[in-house]
Amino acid sequence: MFVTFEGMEGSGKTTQSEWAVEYLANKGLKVTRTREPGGTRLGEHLRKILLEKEYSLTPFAEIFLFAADRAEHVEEVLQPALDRGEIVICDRYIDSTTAYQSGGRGLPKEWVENLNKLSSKGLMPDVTILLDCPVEIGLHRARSKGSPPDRFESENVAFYQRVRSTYLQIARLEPGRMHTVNSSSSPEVARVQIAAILDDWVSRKHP
Ligand code: Z5A
Repeated sequence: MFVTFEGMEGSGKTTQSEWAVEYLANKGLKVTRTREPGGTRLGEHLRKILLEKEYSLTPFAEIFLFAADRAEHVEEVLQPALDRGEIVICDRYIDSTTAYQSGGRGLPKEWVENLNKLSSKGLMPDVTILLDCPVEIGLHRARSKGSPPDRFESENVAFYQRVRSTYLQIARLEPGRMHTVNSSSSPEVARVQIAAILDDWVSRKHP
Protein backbone atom coordinates (compact mmCIF):
# COMPACT_ATOMS: atom_id res chain seq x y z
CA MET A 1 0.00 0.00 0.00
CA PHE A 2 1.43 3.32 -1.12
CA VAL A 3 0.29 6.39 0.83
CA THR A 4 1.31 9.97 0.07
CA PHE A 5 0.83 13.11 2.15
CA GLU A 6 0.38 16.37 0.30
CA GLY A 7 -0.34 20.00 1.05
CA MET A 8 1.24 23.41 1.10
CA GLU A 9 4.01 24.22 3.53
CA GLY A 10 2.84 24.41 7.12
CA SER A 11 -0.18 22.22 6.35
CA GLY A 12 1.19 19.55 8.69
CA LYS A 13 2.48 16.81 6.35
CA THR A 14 5.61 16.06 8.35
CA THR A 15 3.77 15.96 11.69
CA GLN A 16 0.94 13.78 10.39
CA SER A 17 3.02 11.41 8.26
CA GLU A 18 5.30 10.72 11.24
CA TRP A 19 2.22 10.03 13.34
CA ALA A 20 0.76 7.75 10.62
CA VAL A 21 3.91 5.59 10.63
CA GLU A 22 3.59 5.09 14.38
CA TYR A 23 -0.15 4.43 14.09
CA LEU A 24 0.34 1.69 11.48
CA ALA A 25 3.45 0.22 13.10
CA ASN A 26 1.47 -0.16 16.34
CA LYS A 27 -0.88 -2.41 14.40
CA GLY A 28 2.09 -4.67 13.63
CA LEU A 29 2.47 -3.48 10.02
CA LYS A 30 5.86 -2.90 8.39
CA VAL A 31 6.10 0.72 7.28
CA THR A 32 8.72 2.69 5.38
CA ARG A 33 8.61 6.49 5.61
CA THR A 34 10.32 8.59 2.99
CA ARG A 35 10.07 12.00 1.32
CA GLU A 36 10.49 14.03 -1.84
CA PRO A 37 12.65 15.78 -2.66
CA GLY A 38 15.10 13.47 -0.90
CA GLY A 39 14.79 9.87 0.16
CA THR A 40 17.97 8.74 -1.65
CA ARG A 41 21.59 9.91 -1.49
CA LEU A 42 21.25 11.71 -4.81
CA GLY A 43 17.85 13.04 -3.74
CA GLU A 44 19.24 14.66 -0.60
CA HIS A 45 21.82 16.51 -2.75
CA LEU A 46 19.11 17.60 -5.16
CA ARG A 47 16.98 18.73 -2.21
CA LYS A 48 19.72 21.16 -1.16
CA ILE A 49 19.97 22.59 -4.68
CA LEU A 50 16.20 22.89 -4.94
CA LEU A 51 15.62 24.52 -1.56
CA GLU A 52 18.70 26.70 -1.04
CA LYS A 53 18.32 30.25 -2.26
CA GLU A 54 21.84 30.12 -3.66
CA TYR A 55 20.47 28.81 -6.97
CA SER A 56 17.92 30.87 -8.92
CA LEU A 57 16.52 28.02 -11.01
CA THR A 58 14.27 28.55 -14.01
CA PRO A 59 10.94 26.65 -13.79
CA PHE A 60 12.19 24.20 -16.46
CA ALA A 61 15.46 23.48 -14.67
CA GLU A 62 13.52 23.11 -11.41
CA ILE A 63 11.02 20.56 -12.72
CA PHE A 64 13.77 18.43 -14.28
CA LEU A 65 15.57 18.28 -10.93
CA PHE A 66 12.33 17.16 -9.22
CA ALA A 67 11.90 14.56 -11.99
CA ALA A 68 15.47 13.26 -11.53
CA ASP A 69 14.89 13.02 -7.77
CA ARG A 70 11.69 11.05 -8.36
CA ALA A 71 13.16 8.67 -10.94
CA GLU A 72 15.91 7.70 -8.50
CA HIS A 73 13.49 7.48 -5.56
CA VAL A 74 10.99 5.22 -7.37
CA GLU A 75 13.65 2.72 -8.47
CA GLU A 76 15.83 2.77 -5.36
CA VAL A 77 13.31 3.12 -2.52
CA LEU A 78 9.59 3.14 -3.34
CA GLN A 79 9.22 0.15 -5.67
CA PRO A 80 11.60 -2.12 -3.70
CA ALA A 81 9.74 -1.42 -0.43
CA LEU A 82 6.37 -2.05 -2.09
CA ASP A 83 7.77 -5.28 -3.61
CA ARG A 84 8.74 -6.39 -0.10
CA GLY A 85 5.08 -5.96 0.88
CA GLU A 86 5.67 -2.94 3.09
CA ILE A 87 3.39 0.04 3.50
CA VAL A 88 5.13 3.11 2.11
CA ILE A 89 4.36 6.56 3.47
CA CYS A 90 5.82 9.34 1.37
CA ASP A 91 5.86 13.05 2.29
CA ARG A 92 5.10 14.66 -1.13
CA TYR A 93 5.05 12.94 -4.54
CA ILE A 94 3.68 13.68 -8.04
CA ASP A 95 0.80 15.89 -6.87
CA SER A 96 3.39 18.34 -5.49
CA THR A 97 4.84 18.66 -9.00
CA THR A 98 1.40 19.37 -10.46
CA ALA A 99 0.51 21.83 -7.68
CA TYR A 100 3.84 23.71 -7.53
CA GLN A 101 5.34 23.50 -11.03
CA SER A 102 2.06 23.73 -12.95
CA GLY A 103 -0.20 25.64 -10.50
CA GLY A 104 2.50 27.72 -8.80
CA ARG A 105 5.04 28.25 -11.57
CA GLY A 106 2.59 28.10 -14.48
CA LEU A 107 4.17 25.30 -16.56
CA PRO A 108 1.61 23.64 -18.89
CA LYS A 109 -0.41 21.02 -17.00
CA GLU A 110 -0.31 18.38 -19.73
CA TRP A 111 3.45 18.76 -19.98
CA VAL A 112 3.86 18.35 -16.21
CA GLU A 113 1.60 15.30 -16.15
CA ASN A 114 3.63 13.63 -18.91
CA LEU A 115 6.85 14.24 -17.04
CA ASN A 116 5.22 12.89 -13.84
CA LYS A 117 4.33 9.66 -15.68
CA LEU A 118 7.87 9.27 -17.01
CA SER A 119 9.70 10.06 -13.77
CA SER A 120 7.44 7.82 -11.65
CA LYS A 121 7.38 4.99 -14.24
CA GLY A 122 3.61 5.17 -13.77
CA LEU A 123 3.75 4.31 -10.06
CA MET A 124 0.67 5.93 -8.50
CA PRO A 125 -0.25 6.14 -4.80
CA ASP A 126 -3.18 4.01 -3.64
CA VAL A 127 -4.21 6.80 -1.34
CA THR A 128 -3.23 10.44 -0.99
CA ILE A 129 -4.04 12.51 2.08
CA LEU A 130 -4.29 16.19 1.19
CA LEU A 131 -3.88 18.36 4.27
CA ASP A 132 -5.70 21.55 3.45
CA CYS A 133 -5.77 24.84 5.29
CA PRO A 134 -6.01 28.51 4.31
CA VAL A 135 -2.76 29.82 2.85
CA GLU A 136 -2.36 32.39 5.63
CA ILE A 137 -2.46 29.67 8.32
CA GLY A 138 0.09 27.46 6.53
CA LEU A 139 2.49 30.33 5.88
CA HIS A 140 2.19 31.57 9.45
CA ARG A 141 3.06 28.10 10.81
CA ALA A 142 5.96 27.67 8.39
CA ARG A 143 7.38 31.11 9.12
CA SER A 144 7.12 30.60 12.88
CA LYS A 145 9.69 27.78 12.69
CA GLY A 146 12.46 30.32 13.12
CA SER A 147 14.71 29.05 10.32
CA PRO A 148 15.50 31.41 7.40
CA PRO A 149 12.97 31.00 4.54
CA ASP A 150 14.06 28.66 1.72
CA ARG A 151 13.44 29.24 -2.01
CA PHE A 152 9.80 28.10 -1.78
CA GLU A 153 9.05 29.69 1.57
CA SER A 154 10.03 33.02 0.02
CA GLU A 155 7.18 32.83 -2.51
CA ASN A 156 4.20 35.19 -2.10
CA VAL A 157 0.61 34.51 -1.07
CA ALA A 158 -0.65 34.48 -4.70
CA PHE A 159 1.79 31.65 -5.52
CA TYR A 160 0.43 29.59 -2.62
CA GLN A 161 -3.19 30.37 -3.55
CA ARG A 162 -2.48 28.82 -6.97
CA VAL A 163 -0.79 25.81 -5.32
CA ARG A 164 -3.76 25.29 -3.00
CA SER A 165 -6.39 25.60 -5.73
CA THR A 166 -4.48 23.13 -7.94
CA TYR A 167 -4.44 20.61 -5.09
CA LEU A 168 -8.17 21.06 -4.54
CA GLN A 169 -8.76 20.62 -8.26
CA ILE A 170 -6.86 17.27 -8.25
CA ALA A 171 -8.96 16.19 -5.26
CA ARG A 172 -12.15 16.97 -7.18
CA LEU A 173 -10.91 15.04 -10.23
CA GLU A 174 -9.66 12.00 -8.30
CA PRO A 175 -11.99 11.50 -5.31
CA GLY A 176 -11.20 7.78 -5.09
CA ARG A 177 -7.51 8.41 -4.45
CA MET A 178 -7.23 11.83 -2.87
CA HIS A 179 -8.86 12.50 0.50
CA THR A 180 -8.95 16.09 1.71
CA VAL A 181 -8.47 16.60 5.44
CA ASN A 182 -8.98 20.03 6.99
CA SER A 183 -5.77 20.84 8.88
CA SER A 184 -6.74 24.32 10.10
CA SER A 185 -7.29 23.30 13.71
CA SER A 186 -5.27 21.01 15.98
CA PRO A 187 -3.30 17.96 14.75
CA GLU A 188 -5.51 15.74 16.98
CA VAL A 189 -8.69 16.76 15.14
CA ALA A 190 -7.17 15.94 11.72
CA ARG A 191 -5.87 12.61 13.04
CA VAL A 192 -9.36 11.21 13.63
CA GLN A 193 -10.05 11.55 9.90
CA ILE A 194 -6.58 10.32 8.86
CA ALA A 195 -6.95 7.22 11.04
CA ALA A 196 -10.31 6.41 9.43
CA ILE A 197 -8.85 6.74 5.92
CA LEU A 198 -5.84 4.56 6.77
CA ASP A 199 -7.98 1.90 8.49
CA ASP A 200 -10.22 1.67 5.44
CA TRP A 201 -7.26 1.19 3.08
CA VAL A 202 -5.45 -1.25 5.35
CA SER A 203 -8.57 -3.43 5.52
CA ARG A 204 -8.65 -3.48 1.69
CA LYS A 205 -4.93 -3.99 1.04
CA HIS A 206 -3.75 -5.93 4.11
CA PRO A 207 -6.89 -7.82 5.20
N1 Z5A B 1 8.21 20.64 -4.19
C1 Z5A B 1 7.89 21.03 -5.49
O1 Z5A B 1 7.83 22.22 -5.80
N2 Z5A B 1 7.67 20.06 -6.42
C2 Z5A B 1 7.76 18.72 -6.14
O2 Z5A B 1 7.56 17.88 -7.04
C3 Z5A B 1 8.09 18.35 -4.78
C4 Z5A B 1 8.31 19.33 -3.85
C5 Z5A B 1 8.19 16.90 -4.43
C6 Z5A B 1 10.07 21.08 -0.01
O3 Z5A B 1 9.04 20.40 0.59
C7 Z5A B 1 9.58 21.95 -1.12
O4 Z5A B 1 9.60 21.25 -2.37
C8 Z5A B 1 8.15 22.38 -0.95
C9 Z5A B 1 7.46 22.11 -2.28
C10 Z5A B 1 8.54 21.70 -3.21
N3 Z5A B 1 8.19 23.73 -0.64
N4 Z5A B 1 7.24 24.32 -0.18
N5 Z5A B 1 6.41 24.85 0.22
P1 Z5A B 1 8.97 20.06 2.15
O5 Z5A B 1 7.81 19.14 2.26
O6 Z5A B 1 10.25 19.57 2.64
O7 Z5A B 1 8.75 21.48 2.85
P2 Z5A B 1 7.50 22.11 3.46
O8 Z5A B 1 6.24 21.86 2.73
O9 Z5A B 1 7.92 23.51 3.56
O10 Z5A B 1 7.35 21.34 4.86
P3 Z5A B 1 7.12 21.97 6.25
O11 Z5A B 1 7.39 23.42 6.34
O12 Z5A B 1 7.88 21.11 7.19
O13 Z5A B 1 5.57 21.87 6.43
P4 Z5A B 1 4.65 20.66 6.85
O14 Z5A B 1 5.42 19.39 6.85
O15 Z5A B 1 3.44 20.68 6.04
O16 Z5A B 1 4.23 21.06 8.33
P5 Z5A B 1 4.74 20.48 9.74
O17 Z5A B 1 6.21 20.72 9.90
O18 Z5A B 1 4.23 19.11 9.98
O19 Z5A B 1 3.85 21.40 10.72
C11 Z5A B 1 4.09 22.76 10.83
C12 Z5A B 1 3.70 23.22 12.25
O20 Z5A B 1 2.28 23.29 12.35
C13 Z5A B 1 4.17 22.29 13.38
O21 Z5A B 1 4.67 23.08 14.40
C14 Z5A B 1 2.84 21.61 13.82
O22 Z5A B 1 2.86 21.25 15.17
C15 Z5A B 1 1.83 22.71 13.57
N6 Z5A B 1 0.41 22.32 13.40
C16 Z5A B 1 -0.64 23.05 13.81
N7 Z5A B 1 -1.79 22.47 13.49
C17 Z5A B 1 -1.52 21.35 12.85
C18 Z5A B 1 -2.34 20.34 12.27
N8 Z5A B 1 -3.67 20.36 12.25
N9 Z5A B 1 -1.71 19.30 11.69
C19 Z5A B 1 -0.35 19.25 11.67
N10 Z5A B 1 0.46 20.20 12.19
C20 Z5A B 1 -0.12 21.25 12.79
